[in-house]
Amino acid sequence: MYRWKVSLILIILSALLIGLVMALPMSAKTPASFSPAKGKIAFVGNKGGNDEIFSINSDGSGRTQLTHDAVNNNLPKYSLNGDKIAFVKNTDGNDEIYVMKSDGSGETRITNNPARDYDPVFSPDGSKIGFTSNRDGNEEIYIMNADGSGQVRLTNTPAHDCYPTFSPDGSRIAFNSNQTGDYEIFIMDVDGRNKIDLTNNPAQDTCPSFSPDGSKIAFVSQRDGDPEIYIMNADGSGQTNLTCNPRADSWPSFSPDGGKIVFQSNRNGDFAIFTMNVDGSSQTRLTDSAECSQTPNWQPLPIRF
Ligand SMILES: [Ca+2]
Ligand SMILES: [Ca+2]
Ligand SMILES: [Ca+2]
Ligand SMILES: [Ca+2]
Repeated sequence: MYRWKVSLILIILSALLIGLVMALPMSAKTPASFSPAKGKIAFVGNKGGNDEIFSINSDGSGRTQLTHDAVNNNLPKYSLNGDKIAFVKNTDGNDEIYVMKSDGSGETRITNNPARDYDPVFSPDGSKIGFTSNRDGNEEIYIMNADGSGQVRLTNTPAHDCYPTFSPDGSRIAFNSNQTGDYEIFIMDVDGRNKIDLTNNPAQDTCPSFSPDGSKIAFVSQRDGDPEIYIMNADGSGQTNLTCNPRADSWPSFSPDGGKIVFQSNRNGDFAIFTMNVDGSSQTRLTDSAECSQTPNWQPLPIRF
């Protein structure tokens, strides 16, 4: 009886040991330190008298200059898998849309039009770029293939329609428009139909940014007298002030896991890059407030679990 018990215990221990050994290679494949809140933050800083695009890690370390030329480079926006950055370069005396790899290499010109072409944003699948152009005499939202072909106008109003951003499922575009007299966040289908005013407030409401799951939109509103970062549900309900600071807080962009928002603020001097939790807590400055750092965009990362 005793020997039978010892044998059973040995068999169980062996099975456990084999299971542990088999599990080890699986564990080794899982990046234990990977956090979906990470991903770099691209922004614009002034270097040598003109605007250049930089990136930093999400804790503010690792500052890297990505563009290097004598003209202004602005408005960086990462592709959804984080490998490319669309941006604006002031070439030939007007703004054009460019794309580069996220390390700054492989710069490619996408638009070639004497009007202003700006506010580029990749569609979630990377096949399209939405942008703003004033080529018909005032600002409208356009969409094109990512190589610049097939440019189509989506809005057609006498007002300023600008700052497009895609919903994460690619079906809709949120944007700024002052067609009601002051700026509101509108949303429309990707073909320009079914336009809805989400904010409907007499103050200026601008800069929409979807959360990665599409359930929330961060935006900027001046309804308390100065620019603040707000968050709302994607249907416009539950509009909530997150920053509550007397200086200018603007340009929100969500972290890859949706837990944080990066933004710009001049609360400590010149514009600097800040992050906060999505409930407005832990507002933290990442860049030097004596330098002008603006228009941050958080690099999305594929979730690798
Ligand atoms: Ca142009
Ligand atoms: Ca217009
Ligand atoms: Ca408004
Ligand atoms: Ca403020």
